[in-house]
Amino acid sequence: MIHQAADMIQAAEHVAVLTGAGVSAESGIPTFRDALTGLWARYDPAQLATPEAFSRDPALVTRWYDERRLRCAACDPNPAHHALVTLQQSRRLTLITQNVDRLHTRAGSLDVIEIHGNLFTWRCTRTGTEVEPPIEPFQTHPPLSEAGAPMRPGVVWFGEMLPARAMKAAHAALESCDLFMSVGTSALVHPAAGFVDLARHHGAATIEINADPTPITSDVDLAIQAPAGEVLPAVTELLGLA
Ligand code: BV8
Repeated sequence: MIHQAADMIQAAEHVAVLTGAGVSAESGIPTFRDALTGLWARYDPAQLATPEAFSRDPALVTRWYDERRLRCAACDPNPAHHALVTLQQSRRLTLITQNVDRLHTRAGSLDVIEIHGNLFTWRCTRTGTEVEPPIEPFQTHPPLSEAGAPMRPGVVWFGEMLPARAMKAAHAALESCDLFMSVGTSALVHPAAGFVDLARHHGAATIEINADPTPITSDVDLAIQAPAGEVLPAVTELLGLA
């Protein structure tokens, strides 16, 4: 399986990779489905990650995001992130991520397409001005902007459109790649969950690396059910890049 993946990557001119929370799991960041531990156990993340939740209770929602951003800042990229940097240094590779933890960028991946935004950029709800506040707990929840208005996290909530620039870049990659890899995602959240179909429609071969089966497992050319932090470094080793 790993040899097959290495051969497919070796043969590809342009690899497009879509990552999800499973790639950051081995950095100690809970995946989205199990993001709720302790205090947050009684909330469904999809109930907190919406504009309605923010307007209903901006203090609760921004406290959740403040905790997540501080926790992510305290985590480090894992071998899966580093293997993707190595692959990108050796061939044409476009990295599209659903993750909001910025670990790909911190690991050294270039031009990461953050289709769901990130936890570190915050936006004034009155002026739209974006800032990257210091990595320390906010004094107030919601935090206030220079203009004195509540700030919201720079993530894409359920029910919100994905950033046009990111989607344009992602579609360009999906239409031109000849290999698409879905890594560490449950393939449940749209429109990202449909990227594999788009890539295949344009003739790409497809690989899934995920700990568990997903709705796309039966559609891909090669499905490897194992941790990304083991598979990706093994692939870079087979390619003589490690
Ligand atoms: C939109 C930021 C227009 C916030 C997130 C079409 C059909 C059905 C529904 C829809 C549709 N189009 C739109 C929708 C509605 C909705 C949606 O998809 N709902 C789903 C739940 C049914 N989509 C939207 O609202 C999107 N907007 O399309 O706008 C529109 C709007 C309304 C109606 C129509 C059109 C916006 C979606 C973006 C939401 N924001 N994040 C925040 O983080 O708080 S998504 C959020 O969930 C995460 O960012 C992440 O992307 C996603 C969770 O997915 P995963 O990353 O896959 O994480 P998950 O935990 O699910 O899975 C982890 C996987 O890793 C598991 O499979 C596990 O087995 C594996 N794993 C674990 N460890 C490892 C591992 N794999 C490998 N190695 C390991 N070590």
